[in-house]
Amino acid sequence: LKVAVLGLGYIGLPTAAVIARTGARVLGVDVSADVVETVNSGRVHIEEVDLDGLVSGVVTRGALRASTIIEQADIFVIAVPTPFDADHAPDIGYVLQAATTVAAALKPGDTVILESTSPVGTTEKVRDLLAQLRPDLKVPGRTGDQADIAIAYCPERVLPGRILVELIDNDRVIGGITPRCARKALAFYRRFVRGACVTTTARTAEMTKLTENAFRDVNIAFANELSLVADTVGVDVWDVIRLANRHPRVNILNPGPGVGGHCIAVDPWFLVSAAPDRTPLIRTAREVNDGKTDHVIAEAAKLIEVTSGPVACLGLAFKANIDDFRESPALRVTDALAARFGERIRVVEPHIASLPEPLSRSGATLIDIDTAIETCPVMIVLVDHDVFRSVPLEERADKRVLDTRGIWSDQPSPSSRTSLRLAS
Ligand code: SAJ
Repeated sequence: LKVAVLGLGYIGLPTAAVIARTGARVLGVDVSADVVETVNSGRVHIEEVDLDGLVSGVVTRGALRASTIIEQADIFVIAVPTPFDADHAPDIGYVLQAATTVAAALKPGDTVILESTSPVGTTEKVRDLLAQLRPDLKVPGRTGDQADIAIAYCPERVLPGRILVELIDNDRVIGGITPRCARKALAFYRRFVRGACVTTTARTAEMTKLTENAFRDVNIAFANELSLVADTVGVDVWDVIRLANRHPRVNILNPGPGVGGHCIAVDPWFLVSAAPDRTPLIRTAREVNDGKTDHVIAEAAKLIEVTSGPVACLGLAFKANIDDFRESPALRVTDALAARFGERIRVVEPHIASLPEPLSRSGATLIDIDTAIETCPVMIVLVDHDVFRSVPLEERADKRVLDTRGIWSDQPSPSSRTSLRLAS
């Protein structure tokens, strides 16, 4: 079996490596020559638990190879980004570009699978594009005839930091353009997925993926809104949530500095954009979560104004123990504080060697956690990396702290534990 995976990013590269481990010959296709070269030398350009060892193993065995150029294959897996534009409307340009690339290599009997998070109807658009580019091939779902190729939508659902485990253990939803397409894709996923593989239509699978991430966004928004209420009434929100969650039917998520990553901060907009007049809840959740970031910026600025000396901003990643900064609220907060307070801002982010733009030009500097403990009287916790979580009380007891993640529950007054209450 030969498989081509288009897009060697956070999803495509681990997927390509896992498929290669099953004995298939895998070609990873990426538009970036740097990424292709890195993978071909057995290295990785992203940080993900155990991915480096897996990639180096399958590349050494010759099971995984990367190229900027497509080749013939039996299965084509598209795992490219689907961003949104300034009006929050989804942009499926990369998906259509990848489908155009696939079209050149397609032959009868092949299967095309879209994994990118996509607005409802995208897989049908891919089908229409392939039909247009390859009039010699019968596409599925257009006529009563048997199609030459199969087209399906199978969203990834893996959690960064646990990708290799979840790629195998999670259940998969497989939506075919026709039931026959779904069955062909199912046979492929059964090669490496240990979780249940459930088939449905492409449109249902597309909406299911968006629904999962909107569910999480709405629930995080609830926690973030509670954190504002708790601050207003002077109660510790993490105490409230811990106690409320003792109820057998209550399970509140954690408040934080906002929601980041390329999924949860983006996908709900695809549902809103599909039915703008019918999605006040999903839209408001997005606004609450983005608003929480603005709120943290304002509260941090107040703290910095009433203190002196260097300020340590702990973390830039969008969540704990990863090196991914996409849509990161921690980065947004730090950028805003650095633009205003410049040289007072010290950034601690163990996953990078230099500060990204525009932070690097703001006067802010990158330091390690030991230096932060030694030199910074003010600390703003933005990411719950394990290395921050494990700083013992005696090393921070005398600091002014704004803890947006609730990781230092023993932080004494007058330092504030919540993201919102300020040290008096
Ligand atoms: N967050 C909170 N409070 C919480 C949980 C998360 O503030 O209680 C924040 C995180 O700090 C982060 C953001 O939300 O900034 C998103 O983090 P996450 O861990 O919830 O999710 P992602 O973006 O890493 O991965 C999600 C997952 N989706 C769901 O859990 C429904 C994953 O399974 C998907 O595969 C992934 O999106 C994706 O690719 O769509």
